[in-house]
Amino acid sequence: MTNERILSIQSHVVSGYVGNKAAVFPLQLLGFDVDVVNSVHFSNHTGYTNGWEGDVLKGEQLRAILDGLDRNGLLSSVGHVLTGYIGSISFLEAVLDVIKTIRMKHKVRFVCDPVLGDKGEFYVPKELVQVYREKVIPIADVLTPNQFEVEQLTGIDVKTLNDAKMACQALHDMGPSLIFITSCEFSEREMSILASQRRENEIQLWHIACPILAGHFTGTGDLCASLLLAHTARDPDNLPAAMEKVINTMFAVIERTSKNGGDSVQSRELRLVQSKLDIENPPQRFKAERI
Ligand code: PLP
Ligand code: PXL
Repeated sequence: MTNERILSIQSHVVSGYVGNKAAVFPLQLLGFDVDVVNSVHFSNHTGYTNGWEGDVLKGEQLRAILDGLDRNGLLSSVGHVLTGYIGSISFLEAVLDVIKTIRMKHKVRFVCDPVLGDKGEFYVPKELVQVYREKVIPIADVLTPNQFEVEQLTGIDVKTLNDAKMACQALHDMGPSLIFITSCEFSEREMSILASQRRENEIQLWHIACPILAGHFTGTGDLCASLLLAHTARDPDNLPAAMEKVINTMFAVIERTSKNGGDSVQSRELRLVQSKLDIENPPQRFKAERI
């Protein structure tokens, strides 16, 4: 099939499951060919107590890869670009060149996870906020921020469902037609996931509430964005159905990981391979409601 391949520009870790290691396996299981650019090549994710080793791809090196693909006609079947954690302005600008180069030839859907940080803490330089606002979000089709990222990108304090609704509107006004807020905590007991779609100037908003699973997991945002890309590509006219598949797979993977036990960083690596069946056939537990 033409224009179906996914170009995924994300981190690679030798051990564990974040970035491309969390995204590529599910995309392949769901039937997509994935062209993989590793934006970093690290031993492990950056949350380990004894640090990490490895290399970071430079913007110029990404442009060289792009040029090689382009010269061989290998961009012509790329229909989706997926990006996640990006640690510098220069690399983010090279990513923008990738999208622009492909769009000079044909349409491509850009699914952007605007990774800034979580729970009040930045894990990229703060200067990236402005670049995302001014240059990246205006050309993205799908945006997958968490609650903290929504607040940083819109300047709106998100404390209630109504605040989240206003923030989705503000993000739609910046460009993307689909906003998927991957996790919002309005109470201690429950978390909310929101999907907001603009179609012919009408906005439809869908909500799923699910229990908060104890523990801190890494790579969940990366997995979530890849599942959203896959399910919305397969079923573009049924957002609640796609959203339910994403969240029910997410919940199953996180539940399996938390049951694995242990509180070392390694024991909290996503049990992705063990969740193959839940990726291929998402359970039907949580339902999306229109709000
Ligand atoms: N927990 C559950 C149950 C989820 O469904 C999701 C994302 O959809 C997350 C956590 C992801 O949260 P974050 O994006 O903050 O990693
Ligand atoms: O999941 C986000 C992520 C991506 N890439 C690298 C990381 C992390 C989270 O820790 O360390 C290298």
